[in-house]
Amino acid sequence: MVRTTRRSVLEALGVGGAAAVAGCAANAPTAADTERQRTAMEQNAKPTVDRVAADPTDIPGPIQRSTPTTVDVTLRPEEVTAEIEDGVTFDYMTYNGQVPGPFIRVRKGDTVDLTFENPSGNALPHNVDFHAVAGPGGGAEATMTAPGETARLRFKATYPGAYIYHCAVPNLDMHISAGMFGIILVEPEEGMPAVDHELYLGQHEIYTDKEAGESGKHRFDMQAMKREEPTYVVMNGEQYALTPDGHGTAATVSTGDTVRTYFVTGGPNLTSSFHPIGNVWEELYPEGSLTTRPETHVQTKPVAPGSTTIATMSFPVPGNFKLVDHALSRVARKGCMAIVTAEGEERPDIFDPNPEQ
Ligand SMILES: [Cu+2]
Repeated sequence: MVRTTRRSVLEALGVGGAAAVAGCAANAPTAADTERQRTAMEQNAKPTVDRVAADPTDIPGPIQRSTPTTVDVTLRPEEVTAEIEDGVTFDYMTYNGQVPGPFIRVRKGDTVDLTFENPSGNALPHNVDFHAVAGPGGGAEATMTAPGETARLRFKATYPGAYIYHCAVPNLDMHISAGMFGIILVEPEEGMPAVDHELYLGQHEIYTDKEAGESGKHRFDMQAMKREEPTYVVMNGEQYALTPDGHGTAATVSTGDTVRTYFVTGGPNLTSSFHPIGNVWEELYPEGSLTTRPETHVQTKPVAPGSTTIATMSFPVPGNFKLVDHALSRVARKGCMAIVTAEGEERPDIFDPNPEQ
């Protein structure tokens, strides 16, 4: 890593120096900065991809180790064009081409050896701030890279929990709303309780210059973002991505199975009221805290931007169960829903839609 060179390139892009990292109020981005970034993104040739929605089942398996190790992680901020819904394209910023970014799983006491590769074809600088990092900026300054540069960061996961990571450049709200957030799970030393299935969902808002559903290219709209009036509110990056109208349901499970969902609100602005329709969160770790006793039988859980929850449910009867933000206009009009399908025997003693008179 050649820090001097990297910094000089970043300065040429107008984002150099320690003050360039988010959190320094004196360095708030101007509207002109944001417009420059939007234009640079739009004018840069970038790949068009079929899908940015993360596979909700793509989660590393539970950790079996009883001793710490070093875990190598590579994050690549990839700028791509993809559809929010059929016929509606948008310039996304992602980690490794998916929203939310890769699910990173380590154990308390592990060392994470991170390689952060900003591809040379990108238009913009990016970085990553992990809430699991005990250190300045969560690693944001250490990973601040211009296109073509690679940074390294090594950190010890000193406390357990499910934590967000996100881009933290000066225009961080723009970058997060374009898709730059994910989860790092730090398992406690004793591991996680066993479940039958694990799922990974991330909610965030997309602010565009058109109405939801209007076909064509949607441009990022900074004024809409300032007003916190998103065009789309989505799970895993796209409208209804994890439903039959998108890429298929999040999972098909058997009745009686336990399903643990790791849920992150990227935001950048809206709190999710996370709710399973026709069910309840039987066990829920608020804010992703694994050193807090879980709550039980929770109907709707606020999950603030920059936070997570770990929520487990089971399925006494078969059917489609919708996971939503209970701010329901986001579900009905802005695309926010995932579906889990449970298959198995009907249980009319529990749920009988056609009772005999
Ligand atoms: Cu970024």
